[in-house]
Amino acid sequence: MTDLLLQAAQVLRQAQRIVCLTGAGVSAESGVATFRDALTGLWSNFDPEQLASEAGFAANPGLVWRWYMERLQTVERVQPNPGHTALAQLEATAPHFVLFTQNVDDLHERAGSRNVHHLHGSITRFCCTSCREEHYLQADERRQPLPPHCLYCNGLVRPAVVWFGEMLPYAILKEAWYAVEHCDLLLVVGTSGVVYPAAQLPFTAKQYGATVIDINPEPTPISEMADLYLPGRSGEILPQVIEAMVGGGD
Ligand code: BV8
Ligand code: ZN
Repeated sequence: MTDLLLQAAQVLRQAQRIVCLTGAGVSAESGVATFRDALTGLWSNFDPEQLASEAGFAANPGLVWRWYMERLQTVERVQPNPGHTALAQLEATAPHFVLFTQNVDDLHERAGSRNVHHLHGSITRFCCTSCREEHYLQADERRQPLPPHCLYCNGLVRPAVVWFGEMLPYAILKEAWYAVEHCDLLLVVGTSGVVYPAAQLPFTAKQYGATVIDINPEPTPISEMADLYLPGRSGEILPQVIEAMVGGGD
């Protein structure tokens, strides 16, 4: 086992208050395309920021609806990978652990993580664009070319995700700021760190004295400032780190 993995295991074993921030990379090995890669095939000529926006939805609700129905079907068909499972094990062993994800899938929950907060919402939930009432998606609505209408006000139904240009859920963002300002370790997994305000969290953690560990096959602005940068895929690295941490492996 590499020295880096052992160092990370050591730091995790000693940490009292662990915060974990994940991005699309943690779901990549499950077969959920990262945002950057999501637009391959028939979506390749679209800009994600255009599709994942209020303006994009208003301009072409059918196109955006079909994109989300396709992504929802993928999420439901795939399984959590060993990286998700390792984070659930870490939560079970750490004295204090909270996970903030930028992902809209439910793979952390399906892997057994309990204290999970979605900074960018969830693709498995729907609400009305007008009255914000929750909408329970019906089977036949998945196959429709256009989004359904709200049962209360007839407004257009949309996925309960945070689009570009939209505020993140205030209560969750407030909890994330508090968590990174009071943790002694921030574990960052699978994020390019380009989307704000989530990308600011690791820098705030560092500013408040936390140790930052970053796991990503590619270096990012976060890996550059991290105390420990573990280059590689989270589905491979996380299980090894957790095993070394729990097993006390040397
Ligand atoms: C806000 C939900 C403002 C939707 C997402 C102009 C106009 C408006 C806003 C802006 C603007 N310019 C800048 C902004 C701010 C904007 C922003 O930051 N833009 C960026 C692009 C510059 N932010 C916002 O708009 C936010 N809101 O600012 O509101 C405001 C202020 C006041 C009042 C009103 C409004 C909202 C941001 C949330 C957007 N929604 N998702 C959906 O999913 O459909 S963001 C979406 O993209 C994902 O959630 C993810 O977080 C993000 C990035 O996607 P990816 O690149 O795929 O994922 P990630 O970054 O996590 O990168 C993947 C990483 O995994 C890579 O590093 C890769 O190396 C790594 N990897 C790959 N394989 C593996 C791996 N790692 C480990 N293991 C592996 N196997
Ligand atoms: Zn409504």
